[in-house]
Amino acid sequence: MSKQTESRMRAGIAGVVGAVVAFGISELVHGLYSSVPSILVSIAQRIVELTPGGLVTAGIELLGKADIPTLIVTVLIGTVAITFFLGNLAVRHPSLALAGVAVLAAIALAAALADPFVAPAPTVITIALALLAGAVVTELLLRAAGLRAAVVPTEGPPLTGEPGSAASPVMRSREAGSDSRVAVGRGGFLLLGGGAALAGLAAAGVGRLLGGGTSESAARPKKLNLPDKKQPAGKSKGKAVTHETLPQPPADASIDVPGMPKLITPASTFYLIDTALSSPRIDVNDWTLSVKGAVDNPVEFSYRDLLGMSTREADITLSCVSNTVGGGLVSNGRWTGVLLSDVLAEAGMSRDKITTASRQLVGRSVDGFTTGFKTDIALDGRNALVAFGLNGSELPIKHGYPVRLVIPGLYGYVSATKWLTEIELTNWNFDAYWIQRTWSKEGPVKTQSRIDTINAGDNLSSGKNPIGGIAWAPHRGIQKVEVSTDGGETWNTARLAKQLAEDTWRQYVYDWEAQPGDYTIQVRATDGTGETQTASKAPPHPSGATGYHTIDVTVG
Ligand SMILES: Nc1nc2c(c(=O)[nH]1)N[C@H]1C(S)=C(S)[C@@H](COP(=O)(O)O)O[C@H]1N2
Ligand SMILES: [Mo]
Repeated sequence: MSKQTESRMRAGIAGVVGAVVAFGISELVHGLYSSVPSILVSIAQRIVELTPGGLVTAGIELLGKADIPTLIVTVLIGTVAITFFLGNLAVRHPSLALAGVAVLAAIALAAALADPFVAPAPTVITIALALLAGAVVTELLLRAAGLRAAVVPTEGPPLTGEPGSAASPVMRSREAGSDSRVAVGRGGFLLLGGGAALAGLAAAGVGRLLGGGTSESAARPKKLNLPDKKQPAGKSKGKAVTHETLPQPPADASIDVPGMPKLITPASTFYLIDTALSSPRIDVNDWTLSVKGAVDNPVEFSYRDLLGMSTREADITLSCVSNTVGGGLVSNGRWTGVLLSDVLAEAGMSRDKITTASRQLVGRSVDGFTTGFKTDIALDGRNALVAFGLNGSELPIKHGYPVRLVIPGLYGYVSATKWLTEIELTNWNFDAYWIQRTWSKEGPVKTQSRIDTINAGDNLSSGKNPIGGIAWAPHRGIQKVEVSTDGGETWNTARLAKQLAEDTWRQYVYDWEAQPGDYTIQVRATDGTGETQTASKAPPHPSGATGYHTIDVTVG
């Protein structure tokens, strides 16, 4: 390596080590004090929000969730490149390098302060201290590397000469970089730099560990406890409230075949889709739900207000518009909540009062995410819920704790706002989060069916091979499911389990007596209105995938 290259490497490494120290400090503080966000995650989150819809959509479609590792790695690589450059800039133009650090500070601040629930003052102080520490470490390393002999402006002679004159510290630093005044050898520099970097990484590690103690997976949702309905409090004071619960699903609502999905999806395996890199953590004591916009009587609910109202349980299948035919972005939950129509009634809103100004119901999350759908759907009698329970427990943090919307018959992206904090009635012009990103405005769930008990490519033995799975068409219900084993030439009516509710999926099975050969198996469902799902293939974008789930198998 030439002297010059080596100097460049060292200057760059000095810059990068400074960044490691800065990140380490900020992660440590984040671990100790969760109201100071992780700067890394905040920056990655802002990238998700600012990236054009198509790109993020592709990522979420592919991975089911905003792709955290890729984003974090991107931010890290970007940081390494920038600070490598800044380290070199610092050798010749210390003030420009400091300006660069100031720009990084501004980016970090803007990203962090946009997070919900940040404590602004501690966050500002943390970022300032972290970057200061990073800059100091870089400066010390530059000096150790001999790249900075007496070039710090305060130590140098007064800046009297014209730029570039021999008296200029900038010139002298250039010489310092190319002469042989190396303060410590290669080993020494690596030791110092490596030590500082290790200290930074250790700080980050400790921060992660501390933060991990309260991680979402560690926090088991508690059993849902509703207040005593005999003593209604809050908004329900003096009213009769009821807590309607559902009986265990009847035995004939399930078909017992290996590979059949559970009738009600456990919370731990419920599909997950959102744009949040880390779920908002909400303290119910600080949380409110406000109902505003084009309503007679804007109103605010506390968590206790809501739980004190009349509640009900409802079985509702939730699905994602990004689900591909045969895919897994669909689950069936037993939700507990308050009817959205009851919440709207408190705000003076009812079906007969819907006008152009209140045609759309917008659900807004604490993280800024929005959904929007026709207000009429909230008031047409279906079990549209302001939900706070899933399968008898509080909502898991990642599924929207404390409160979310669940609307039968609509894809999640237009309706199922997690971490709900605001309901706004407005006109149809407002475009919610995914509508702004080119997905279709209304999101009725398309009739779909899936083969679960047999997989593509299976080698089956001849004889009895039950072909079973689920079909769903919330809020229309499933009337019929048919299975073909000859690529759609002929269809066999499948046996259906009892329909739990029109809003849920329905299990089916066709008891196939298989002869040796190659088969193309397909399934199709007919909804409660008598309409059979379309065979024509469409991708998820912009309004949900269509086509028949098709798999090829061999019977030996
Ligand atoms: N706050 C918030 N709510 C959200 C989303 C989101 O990104 N942020 N994603 C929506 C989408 S696209 C779907 S399909 C459902 C998924 O809900 P789940 O993760 O509980 O299965 O949540 C909806 N609610
Ligand atoms: Mo979705």
